[in-house]
Formats: sequence, structure tokens, C-alpha cells
Amino acid sequence: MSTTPKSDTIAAAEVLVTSPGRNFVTLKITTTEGLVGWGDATLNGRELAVASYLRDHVAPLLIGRDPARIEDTWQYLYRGVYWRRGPVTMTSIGAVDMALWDIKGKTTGQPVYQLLGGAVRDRILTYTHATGWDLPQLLESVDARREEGFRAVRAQSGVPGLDTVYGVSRSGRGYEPAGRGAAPAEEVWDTDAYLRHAPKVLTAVRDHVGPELKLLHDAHHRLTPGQAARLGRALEDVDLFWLEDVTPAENQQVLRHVRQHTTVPLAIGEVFNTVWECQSLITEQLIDFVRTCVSHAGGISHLRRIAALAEIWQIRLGPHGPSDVSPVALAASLHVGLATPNFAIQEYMGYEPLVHEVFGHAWSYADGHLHPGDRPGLGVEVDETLAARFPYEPAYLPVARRRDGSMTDW
Ligand code: CS2
Ligand code: MG
Repeated sequence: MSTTPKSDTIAAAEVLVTSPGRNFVTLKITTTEGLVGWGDATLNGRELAVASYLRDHVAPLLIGRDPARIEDTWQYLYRGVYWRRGPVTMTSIGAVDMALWDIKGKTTGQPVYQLLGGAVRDRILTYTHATGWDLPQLLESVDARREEGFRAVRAQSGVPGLDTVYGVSRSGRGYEPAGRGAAPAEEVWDTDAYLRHAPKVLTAVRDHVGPELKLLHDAHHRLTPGQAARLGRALEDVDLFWLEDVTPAENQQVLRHVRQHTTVPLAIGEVFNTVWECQSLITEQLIDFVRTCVSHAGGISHLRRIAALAEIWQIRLGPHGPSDVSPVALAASLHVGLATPNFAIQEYMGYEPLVHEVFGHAWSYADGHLHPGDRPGLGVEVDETLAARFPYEPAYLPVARRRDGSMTDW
């Protein structure tokens, strides 16, 4: 039975596009009782497509619906569209789902994690990024993260002979993959150079930090199955917590080959949008961690489904949490994390101070861990006046070419 007063219906669904240093798309659902729910609809480099999908095709359908019917609304938007799945659709559904959970929390006076069954842990382990163009810079960055209390760190370094490398800023400033401008930046990529260098760097990082620190590394979809198997083998002694996105995400059966050659834990899924893309990776146990994100994979309701399937196969969640996942989605992910047994770790790349001001939040970081806080709902409040001061600015993720000029995966 619904806990929302019968009279309460969705009165408005508005889309905010703001760029406090980087672009974010946010959905605001308001009910006739005056409750407000927030959802993150940011899809890096394709922001306006989701904004239009929500404004033009979803918002009109929400008006007059019962906000308490979260699952029914999810099914309606998913099954009712015929052209289902895909990042734009699933990010839109995810934003609606988050906003409705936020409203249900405010209606009942409970933080969302309580509505999901309550806490199964006291706090959520998190990892952040360390980045250095060369080894001394990387070690310095790893040490700085450890001083901030992190017990899990992703290490990415430059590669000799390349000018740009995913995850690394040459200037030594924070890394932000999306570049402002009307077209994507073009990078030159050489997998052989990376494969010669990465094992040496990661071995040196492990030697520097000792056995305790959890070390992670992201290959960002760039290897063939054979290369991935070789890299996995070369990294066995580094004792990685996970090696991420070794091969392009569409190519799932190739992971059988990788698995036959290495026991390095594999994490995949930040670009997946539904449980169906995770299905064979989970049921064939081709991965150890699912990386699906609450905003890009249909919201809290759907992330819980993915977690439930993964749990049966002893596979754990380690959701995506880069700068393009807004503090609203991070809040949603943390509510799931606190209430979900097989949630292992949350990525937390962090935000510029202005982003924390626009998206005020109850979640907090302390001592290598995150907690969603105990405010009703998701515990986020968007400062709309401040947000309006930073209109959308065109920005794209880079594209990559091999040395011969042909396109490859970024
Ligand atoms: C990533 C992201 O955090 C990660 O693991 O792979 O940096 C990713 O490149 C961006 O989210 C793309 O929008
Ligand atoms: Mg990644």
C-alpha cells in the first residue's frame, strides 16, 4: 500500500543543465504536496540528448502520476518505449528513479538506505585516483591520497613516447577527461608502448606502498584479449584489487580467454546500461566486480537488480564515480552501497569546491570511507540560483587514433 497521500501526484518535472566547472544534467520532480526529488541525468559529452529525452518525451508522461509507484514508473518508462535500453534512455530512467526514491524518503522521513532494507555495513570503502606523468610524480600522488586517508587508490601514469594518456594530467593538476570546446580533442595512442611500461610502473608502486594498500588500475577498453591476458599475467605479483576495462566492453566472450590465463581480478561495466549487458559476464563468472553506475544503468531500482544477480555468483559491486557522476548520483549509489551486501567499493574521484556548493549533500567522506548521511531521501539539495549562473558549455570526451592515424578506442 502506498504511504504517499493519495492526493499527491507529480506536478512538474524540470531539467536543469548547469556547468559549475563541468556539465551536469539534473532532474527535479515536484509533487502537488510540494515535495521535491532530485535525479542525476548526466551523460558525459551527450548531455543535451538526455536533457531533451527527459524534457520532450518523459516529463509530459510523469505529470499526474503517483510518485510512490517507483517500480511501476520504471516499468512504464522501460517497457513503454519499445526502443529500449541504450545510454540516453537508461540515464533518463535512472534520473526519474532516483528522484522518486528521494521523494519516497522525504514522504516517509527516512533516508533511502532505510527503505532499501537498512544498513548492512557502517561505512562504504572508497577508492580515489592517483595520477603522475612519471613515476616520482605518481608515487607523490599515491602518498598524498594515503595521507588523505584512502585505503584504496587507482594508479595511472604517463607512457614514454605519448603526449596524452587516459587518466593522467601532464600539468600535474587534477585530471578531467572531458575537454571544453565544440569538438573532441584527438589523442594518439600506442598500446604496445603502454604494455611495455604499465607493469614496471605498477610494480614500482606496489614496492613503494607495501602490501596493505588496495591498488587498482584502469586499462580503459584498449586491449585485445591476448594483450589483456599478457597484462594480467605481468601484474599477478602486484596483487591488484582490480584491473579495469581490459577489453572494449561490447566484446564479452573474449574474457573467457583472459580468464584462462590470469587470476587478476577484473572489473567491467561502467558503460553498461542494463542487467542484460552484465548477464553473461556474471553468470559465466568472467568478472569479479560490476562497475555499473546508478545514473547510467536505470537508477537505484535497476542497480539493485544487477546487485542481486551478481550476489548469487559471488560477484561484487564497485560502481563508477568519476567527476561526471554528479553528487546526486553519488548519494544514490551510497544509499545502495550501505544497504547492499555485495557492494565492495565506491569510486570517488572528488569534485571541485563549486560543485559541492551547487549540489549540497548529506553524504560525507572520512578516513577512506563514504557514508550517505541520515537526511530523509537522498540527502541532496541543489542550489538552483547558483546553478543558473553556469550555463551549459559544449564539452566532449577525447577520441583516440593509433600512430598511423586510424581510429581506436579512447
Ligand atoms: C573512468 C572514467 O572513472 C573511471 O573509471 O573510466 O574516468 C571515464 O573515462 C569517464 O567517466 C568518462 O565519462
Ligand atoms: Mg573506468
